[in-house]
Amino acid sequence: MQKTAAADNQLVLGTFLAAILLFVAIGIGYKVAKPSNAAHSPHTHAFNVTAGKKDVGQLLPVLSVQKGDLVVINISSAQAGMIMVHGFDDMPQVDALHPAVFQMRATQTGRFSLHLHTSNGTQIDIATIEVSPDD
Ligand SMILES: [Cu+2]
Repeated sequence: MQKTAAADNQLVLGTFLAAILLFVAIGIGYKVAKPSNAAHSPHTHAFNVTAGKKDVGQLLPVLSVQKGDLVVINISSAQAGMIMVHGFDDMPQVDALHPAVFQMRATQTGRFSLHLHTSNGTQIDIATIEVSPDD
């Protein structure tokens, strides 16, 4: 009888300790997963651009975001082709009747060329995506 009660107590204590360990582990996991820099919380930037011939002296648009942000770009184009930012897998098709939506998570800082590879083999620069550090 006494032995069973002691065994029950051990089981309760063991379960209690396991629960505490689980909470500690979740707490540590949360701290690790949370971005250390609280200065900038990532958000979504939406842009609208048009692919096409630029006037002389007309600069490409610069789409400025911060590292960690989600970049959503709506692109219209008179010419058909594939939208591309090298290093990113999202390569939507575009044509005069169907605007494209390009999405990328800005995981690296730097300047990235958003361009169109037309179906007749030429490349048209659309915009520069500028990703600055998140602090
Ligand atoms: Cu390309």
